[in-house]
Amino acid sequence: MDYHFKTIEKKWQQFWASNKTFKVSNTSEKPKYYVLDMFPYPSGAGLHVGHPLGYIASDVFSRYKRLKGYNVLHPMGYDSFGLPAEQYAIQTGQHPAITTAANINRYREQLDNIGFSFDWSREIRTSDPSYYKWTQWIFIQLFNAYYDLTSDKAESISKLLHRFENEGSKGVLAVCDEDTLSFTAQEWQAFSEEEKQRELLKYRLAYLRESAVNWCPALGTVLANDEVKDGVSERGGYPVIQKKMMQWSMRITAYAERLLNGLNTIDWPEPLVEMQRNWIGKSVGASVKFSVAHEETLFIEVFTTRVDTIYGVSFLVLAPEHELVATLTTKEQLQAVEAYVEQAKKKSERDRMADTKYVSGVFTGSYAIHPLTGETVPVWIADYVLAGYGTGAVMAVPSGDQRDYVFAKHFDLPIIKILDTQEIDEEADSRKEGKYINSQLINGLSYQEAVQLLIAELERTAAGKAKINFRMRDAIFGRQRYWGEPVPIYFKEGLPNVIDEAELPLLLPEVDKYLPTETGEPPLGRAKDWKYQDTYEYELSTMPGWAGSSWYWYRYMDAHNQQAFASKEAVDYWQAVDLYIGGSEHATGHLLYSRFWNKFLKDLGVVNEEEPFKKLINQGMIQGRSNFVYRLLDEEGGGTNTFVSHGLKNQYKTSALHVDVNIVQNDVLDLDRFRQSRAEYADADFILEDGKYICGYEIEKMSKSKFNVVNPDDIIEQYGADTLRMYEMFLGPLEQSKPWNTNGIEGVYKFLRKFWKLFHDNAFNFSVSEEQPSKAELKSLHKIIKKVSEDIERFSFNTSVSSFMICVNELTDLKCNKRAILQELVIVLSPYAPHICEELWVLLGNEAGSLSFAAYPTFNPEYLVENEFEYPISFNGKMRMKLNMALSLEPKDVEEEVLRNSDVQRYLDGKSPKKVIVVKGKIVNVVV
Ligand code: ANZ
Repeated sequence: MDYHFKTIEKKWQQFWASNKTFKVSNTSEKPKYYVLDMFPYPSGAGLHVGHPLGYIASDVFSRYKRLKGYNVLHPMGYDSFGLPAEQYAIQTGQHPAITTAANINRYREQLDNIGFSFDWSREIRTSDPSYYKWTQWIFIQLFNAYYDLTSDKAESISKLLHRFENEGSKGVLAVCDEDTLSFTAQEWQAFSEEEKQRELLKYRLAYLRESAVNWCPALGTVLANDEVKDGVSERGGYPVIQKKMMQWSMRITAYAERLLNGLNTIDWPEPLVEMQRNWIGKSVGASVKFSVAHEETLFIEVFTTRVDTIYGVSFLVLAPEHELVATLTTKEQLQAVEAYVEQAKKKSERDRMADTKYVSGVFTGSYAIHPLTGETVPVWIADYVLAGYGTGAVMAVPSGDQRDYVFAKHFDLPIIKILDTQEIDEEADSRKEGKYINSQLINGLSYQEAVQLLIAELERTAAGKAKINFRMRDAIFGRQRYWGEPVPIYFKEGLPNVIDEAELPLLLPEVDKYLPTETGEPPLGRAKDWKYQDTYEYELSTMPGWAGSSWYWYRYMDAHNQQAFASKEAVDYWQAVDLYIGGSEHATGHLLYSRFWNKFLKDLGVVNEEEPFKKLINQGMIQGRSNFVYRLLDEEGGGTNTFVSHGLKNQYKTSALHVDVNIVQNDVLDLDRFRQSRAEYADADFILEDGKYICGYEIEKMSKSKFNVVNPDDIIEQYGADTLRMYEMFLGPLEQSKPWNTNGIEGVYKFLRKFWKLFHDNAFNFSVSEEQPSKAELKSLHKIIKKVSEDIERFSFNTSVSSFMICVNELTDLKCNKRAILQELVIVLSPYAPHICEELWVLLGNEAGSLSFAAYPTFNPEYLVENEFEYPISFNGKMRMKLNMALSLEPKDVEEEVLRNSDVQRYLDGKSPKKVIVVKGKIVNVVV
């Protein structure tokens, strides 16, 4: 039989599905291995060839691990809550659940066509009530917890309550809001229930707090920072303003230090680790209080990482949102300040940080007192100071900080010259000479000494203290949207309460429209008779996109459990994800939130590992390779219906147009299909070169608008899934971004046919021999056994593909059809091209379906030992010929053999050589 990939692939896909070949058990004698893909959001557009790149790599790896004797968990599911389905619902009235289900079906079909070894019995969908029940359950646990700094972990809020009741707030070390109260046990007991609850809210890990958010009135929702670009929403381009709102938040900052430390224990790409480090942004410094002149009780607290420059402070700067702005603004300055503050509201935090050239600011009219020198310094307002960072106020040191310098120059503020202690540190000599003049107090000290002494001095006068600051903010958790998990909260007398766990899931209610209500409430405000115990208002915001994906890898461990998010046995068995493959766009979102929830679940005692993803690989993006046609322009520059081939386009006046890459092959345009593609092209003319229309090309993002989207289904239709799989791996290193270029796909297809041919005679009858393999055949086989396992273990999938090609060429040249060789080769190739290998495996007489659990062949180094070497023979340094000699020969014997050789004698032409230099196993040089 010829290689009929269509029949073969369908057959095996059905076999795997109906036999549940890849269903994996939570108990096994074998060691476990967990391979996870970042699960997709099922969008309406379906998969293009870029999407499965990571899935193919992880599938090759999973299949390889099975062959290596592991019990492999390799699941797949859908991140199925999200904005696109909701926006589609807004436009069409279609329920997002319906769109989502349709999209999932389409994804599943496409995934099935590629022959993945997923355990589909564990499929999850985050929008499924049986799934989000547990997302809500985790939320409840977060609400019922606080972060205790003494035990350095999350603890039950009832423990805190107990402490307050018995000892008051004294000695409680917790991560909490800034405005917590100090009270004794008696005072606590005297608090009303409402006061108690309000106080506890300041400690909970899931809490409600007023915070400034990016509010998009047109979309009626809060947007994350990365959803806002240049002051408008990324989707739709609607204006976004800063607005204070009561919002559900997650106290992720409690885990800042652990999130940072954990980065040292995981095997992730360094750029990603660095991004997380920067995002967490630990700064070691001090907070310093400057009291306000003539207002003894008021002070401005600043955060600085350079307390050593404190003698260079010549003014203070507040963020426009700083709470003291109103108090400190004098009558004369009122108008200017109000105008400035209004202006600043329009800029997003990101823009404010990015804007380094444009200087703006306004004087409050007030002064503050330097805590060490007692001098007065003016207090200004400027938007380069961010409200959400540190204390929202800075001590400005123009001689130490560039932005302060630019600001001082612009507004003509004093600049006090100080010597940078860090410079001094580096220049030990100048320090010895006492050039370091900063103040009497720290004169001559090193940077470290100066910092220590200054902090001691500030502490002594209660004007400051050492402080560690994190750039990371608590994560806003509420979204004013419909298509997300309802937050399991109801309100009683204005206070939030969690619903009873036994009543989970709290189902997403039906609404008439997916828009905010007329009074500006989120869409859930439209739900009729939706009240807890028919009485209390539910929380109307839903959870953000990242909620469901922050724990999903645990659900796969025990996807159908009704009693728990996963059983203890399942969690104990699978522990953590051993290999996680996905895109780098999740560097600080999903991958940070997941680590946070994982640490919290560990604190709860329900999971074992501090880090969820041991090893992580970011697959690169597959870019589109766009094709262009060149339309001939007339005198006026208008488009004609004539198209000029790429090589001739410079001889004419033309304009380039994208053309659908699916009607172009190897850059040659299919003229008929082009004419059929649009009515206006029906009678297009072409100016050809060599009888062909050659298209131009460019590498761009793969996108519908660029007509360069390639659907894996089309490739599979034409070449089969095994070719697609191997070709995607062949394109280049997994981590690298690379263009989709089908020009080489024929080569891969031909390779698979050649491989198939090894098992067949010229009439395409299956024919393998039982003969003993030759040395050369064994060498070829063992080379590939070694190479492929080394490649896969270091995730270098592309290099294996070319080695397979070499191996099959060698075996073809050797006319090898021996079972002893081919059967092993089938196993080695099967992770890449599983369908063809399953078929051949059975033709070889093995049991159907057993290939996936066969043993990866053992590499025998003996077959690779070379016992002969082809010595290059040089005369006076010039290589003239090569001679095969036993490697065991000693230099003296090599020399003899060389000199005996007739070709060498001819070269010597009767002369006797002055010297023969032999480097064993390398080279021979004859000096004449
Ligand atoms: C005085 C000083 C002198 C500073 C000097 C720097 C250099 P990182 O490392 O990012 O934590 N700062 C503090 N809060 C700020 C805010 N809300 N918005 C903008 N800038 C703020 O940087 C901390 C430094 O950034 C602090 O140290 C402060 O300026 C500024 F030669 O204080 B520094």
